[in-house]
Amino acid sequence: MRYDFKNLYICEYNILLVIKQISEMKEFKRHLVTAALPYANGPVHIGHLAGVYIPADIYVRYLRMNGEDVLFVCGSDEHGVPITIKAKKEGCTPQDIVNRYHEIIKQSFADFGIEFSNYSRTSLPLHHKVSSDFFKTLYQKGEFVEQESEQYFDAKANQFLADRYITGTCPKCGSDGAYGDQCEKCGSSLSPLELINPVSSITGEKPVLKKTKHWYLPLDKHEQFLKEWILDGHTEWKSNVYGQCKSWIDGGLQPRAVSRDLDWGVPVPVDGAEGKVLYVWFDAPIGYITSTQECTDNWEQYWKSKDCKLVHFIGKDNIVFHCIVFPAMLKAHGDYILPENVPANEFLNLENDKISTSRNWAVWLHEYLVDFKDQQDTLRYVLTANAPETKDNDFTWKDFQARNNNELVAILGNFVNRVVVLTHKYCNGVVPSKQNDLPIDIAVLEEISVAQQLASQHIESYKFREALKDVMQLARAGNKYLTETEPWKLIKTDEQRVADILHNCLQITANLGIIIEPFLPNTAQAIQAMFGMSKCTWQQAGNKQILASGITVGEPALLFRKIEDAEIDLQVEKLHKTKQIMNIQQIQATPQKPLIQYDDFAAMDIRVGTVKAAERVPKTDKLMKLTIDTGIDVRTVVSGIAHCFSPEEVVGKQVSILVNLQPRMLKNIESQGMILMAQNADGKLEFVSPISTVENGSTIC
Ligand code: B3M
Ligand code: ZN
Repeated sequence: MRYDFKNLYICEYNILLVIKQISEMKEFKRHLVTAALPYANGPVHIGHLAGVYIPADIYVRYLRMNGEDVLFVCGSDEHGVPITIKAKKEGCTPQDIVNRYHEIIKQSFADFGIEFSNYSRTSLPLHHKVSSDFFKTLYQKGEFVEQESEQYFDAKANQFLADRYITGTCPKCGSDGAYGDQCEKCGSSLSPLELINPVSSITGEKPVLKKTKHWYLPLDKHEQFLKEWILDGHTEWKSNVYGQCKSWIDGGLQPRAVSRDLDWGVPVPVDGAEGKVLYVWFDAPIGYITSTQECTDNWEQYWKSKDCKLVHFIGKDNIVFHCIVFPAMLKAHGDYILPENVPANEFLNLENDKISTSRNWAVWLHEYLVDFKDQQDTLRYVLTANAPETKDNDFTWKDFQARNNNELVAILGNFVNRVVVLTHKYCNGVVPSKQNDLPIDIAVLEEISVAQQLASQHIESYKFREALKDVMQLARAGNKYLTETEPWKLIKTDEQRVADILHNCLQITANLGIIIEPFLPNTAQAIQAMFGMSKCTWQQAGNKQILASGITVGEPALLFRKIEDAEIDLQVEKLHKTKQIMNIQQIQATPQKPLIQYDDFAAMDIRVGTVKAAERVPKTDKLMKLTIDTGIDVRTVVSGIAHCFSPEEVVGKQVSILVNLQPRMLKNIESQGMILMAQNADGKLEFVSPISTVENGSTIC
């Protein structure tokens, strides 16, 4: 009775689902799926995979299995200021930087089974042409507003300064080293004009304001259209995406500059625009069009046909560009379709902290594969099961281990393995024929189509973690069925019943091998291979009779391996260690001071001396009174080092001392010279001392 009731419930639910799907589905002949172009200034990490590339790949694999005509395009985003800064730092060209990372990124995607139809790059001549033509069309249609404004200019370097090239004191929190667009200490967004004491990070000079002309996309002009198209027309978009769009539109849209004074990027293709390039966020989304053109002559059937469904997979920081700016560009151009959906994800954190390339707080894909060889599917699984679909989520190595051991190994792997082993043990390794269905059999077999249909529905509505749960539910049901029916006990008394049970289990296993494919392609391939299946369609699944009796079943092989505590501890340790190393490297040197003459240097008399005595100056945080044997005399120097050293630590040390500095009174003590210290940008101090002991009074020259 229990099972009959469950069946009834499931059947009704299925019918409802199908009706819902049909009513929501629009007819499209083709699909164009894009995944955000990663910046080619670093490798890709788990945050990228979880936020964008795995969901996009699941969606595309599903469409392909459904026999849909689909193009999946991506490529490296190779323009923008951070790339020029990195090049300058490393003393190479921006092209060198992007060449390096383009290859690394492309390889990581291939390694993790992200199967793009094409992976392009924006430094290609084709992309320069495509984005240049796009700009020209808008220009000729009068879609831009030209405007002069005052921007910071470095007279010595003879160039305008991008926001990131200007540093100064933050007007909000007062800390030094804030950038022209943001203060990393307090997180405030800034404009370069707000910085106190701005300095060019190219030359260390004070920049001057100078007039410059730029082209602006008047988003305000498109406000009404965007309102109708998104706020009225796409209420089905994910709430995080819809919400962000609404707040941008409600806040009133402003014109946005689409050009920059920079020498790296796509040159602005109009007269009088020397030294100006397209803003990276203008050319990057056009990269989707370039990537499509690069892979098919039929590209217009995707970009210019109402029969094509365009979907952008992105992270939440890209929402405004994909939902507001790019659609406004496409609309202004006039030839192109608009996205049907933009299923943006939130962010993935790592061990309770924001993933950060510059702080090296990340799990890099190429490094993961060194330690977890051939375990791509494990990471795909964990990142999908824990995907930041509706809110920021946290990746922890402990959770990674738990999901692998308790879900992949204990549920999916265990079920498949038990079924195959028992088939070899009791049925000579072939699918046995079945005679009877008991209620328990009917119920478990019903789970097959439920899983297939629920997963379809969830994938089509971009709920990939739910979809993965649907698939895992089938494996759970299979495990439970095996445990409840206990074929290993029945084998002595009822061989046919064992055959019936294994027949059912094998049908479940083969179905799992298909519906797991969008999520875990390697695992799917391994399961399908056991039954001599390959290139299965999505519709083949959901079938209780997918395997004919008599088919030979391959040898049992373990799909997943247990991950030990020691492996996880190692990863956590590695994470903390590399962060420390990076911290040391990351601290930026302060800019060089203006040049001096040799005589200015020679005028300074610097000697080696030894600290004879030391004591803190009372009622001060930093001052220490030192008695120094300079070789010339024994004298007193007051030095601001007490926050870094104790008196005991410094007594006996050899130090460098500027001896001919005019004496000055500090807290009623006459300081007769100055100790030379090395100081990093964080204020950490170290003595400048000879490597081995020298005589006091030795000159430093
Ligand atoms: N490169 C930003 C990012 O990786 C950017 C995406 C471009 S998509 C056209 O967050
Ligand atoms: Zn600040």
